[in-house]
Amino acid sequence: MKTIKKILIANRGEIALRIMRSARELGIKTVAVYSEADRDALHVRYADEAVFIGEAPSNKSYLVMTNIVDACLKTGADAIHPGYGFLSENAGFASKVAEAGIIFIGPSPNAIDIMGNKLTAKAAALKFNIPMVPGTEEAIEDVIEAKARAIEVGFPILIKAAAGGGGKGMRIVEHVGDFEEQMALAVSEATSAFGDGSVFIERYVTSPRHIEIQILGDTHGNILHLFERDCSVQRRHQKVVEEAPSSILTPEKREKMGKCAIDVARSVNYTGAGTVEFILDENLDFYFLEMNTRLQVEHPVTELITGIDLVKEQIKIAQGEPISFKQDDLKINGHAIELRVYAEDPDNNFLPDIGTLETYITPKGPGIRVDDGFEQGMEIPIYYDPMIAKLITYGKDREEAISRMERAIDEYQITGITTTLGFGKFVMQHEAFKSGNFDTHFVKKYFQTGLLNNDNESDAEIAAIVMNTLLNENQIILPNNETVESNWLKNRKE
Ligand code: MV4
Repeated sequence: MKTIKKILIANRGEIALRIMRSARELGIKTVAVYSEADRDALHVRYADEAVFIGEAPSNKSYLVMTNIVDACLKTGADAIHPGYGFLSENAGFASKVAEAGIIFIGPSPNAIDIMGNKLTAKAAALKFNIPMVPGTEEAIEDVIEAKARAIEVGFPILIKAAAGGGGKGMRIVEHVGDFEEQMALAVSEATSAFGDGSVFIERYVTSPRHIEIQILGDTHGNILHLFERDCSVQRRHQKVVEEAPSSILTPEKREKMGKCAIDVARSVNYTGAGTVEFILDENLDFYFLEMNTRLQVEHPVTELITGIDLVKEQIKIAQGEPISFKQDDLKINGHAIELRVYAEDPDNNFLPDIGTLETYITPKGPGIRVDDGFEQGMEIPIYYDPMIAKLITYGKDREEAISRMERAIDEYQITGITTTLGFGKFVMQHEAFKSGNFDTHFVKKYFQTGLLNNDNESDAEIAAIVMNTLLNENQIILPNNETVESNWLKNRKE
């Protein structure tokens, strides 16, 4: 047991701030690292200390292991929290950190390594009889052999890259006649993307729900699950809306999946926070896909329904404390929904938008949490993820969480940059989403350019820009503030 006094956060943006907030509540000092593009970023201002680590491109800064370890040694931080993305699932980094005598806030390098490859992950999970989609348990090299197996499994099948992530190196094969060609494409895609051409096959589940289970494991052998998140609403493997609990799980299925997720974690003696990913088919049968060995973007929905601060738990586990609660102490309370707000244009094929946040006013009031890393006047750097914020709402039930999300989207004022807020409103108002009857094809199935009602938005945008200029520059004292404001609100709602 070693008490952590100072944590270096090897990340940026909203997640760096999120981690620092929990560290501060625990009385732990924080060290930020920053690139050239992030000199004025909020995570730098929030931290007790900040260290410059390189140029704007992440391979010159946030991905340079030695710079980060050096920053840690220089500032005397005892531990590194990697956040998500960047070096968070890099087993080599976790090892380097440990070799430097620094605590890595996360699982062991071995657990990261095994779960970082879908085939070794499946092999580990197989010891516990975890349901998996029928297919091959090993990498397939011989095309003839692979094709024979595909025929046994039955079409459509899915060819997946063992080293893959985010849908890269995945090919659906509808007919046996296309198999050779698709396999060659999958191997070459995997080789160029991951430097590892190993692929395997699975039966393709055509309309899956994506459900993941949050896990916590400590260094004393305790592993608990914190229920599920439903992440089925996604667009090209980028999650858009996540919620907890899932509207389709029964208490029995939830318990079964929770037990399986704990077993998957146990198969690698998992420590820290992790997520076990499953898909559910049309019969609601579930299959293990992979495990993510990091804190996830969508962790807040789990925090809101369980009352557990996952970052605090990660820190306590990293300093050797046993988890302070038992599985039976955990209960689902209410419902939480997260909308990822991206700097992207839904009317232009979700093309990333760049620019300055001319107006940036976040929604407030009951049941709202906004995890962001920007303030009005800031620019969204082009070098990193285009996510501006995570808008999370909580309610006593799913209906209340949805109506709060709709209100929060209406209150959120962003000008200067096109965002996916209007698209989020579209999802919330859609019958399929409201009824809970949707799968991973929701966006492809229901959304097309032109469906968003932008007229009002542009009115609101103009009104907000005018208001903002007047108020900011203090040139004019509005004679009747109330009238102006109510007209402006009216414009937005009509
Ligand atoms: C699948 C699948 C259907 N059948 N595996 C996509 C990313 C990776 N985590 C696994 N993925 C899928 N694996 C079988 N056998 C469908 C997907 C999939 C998907 C899964 C979860 C969330 C969104 C998705 C979007 C498209 C495809």
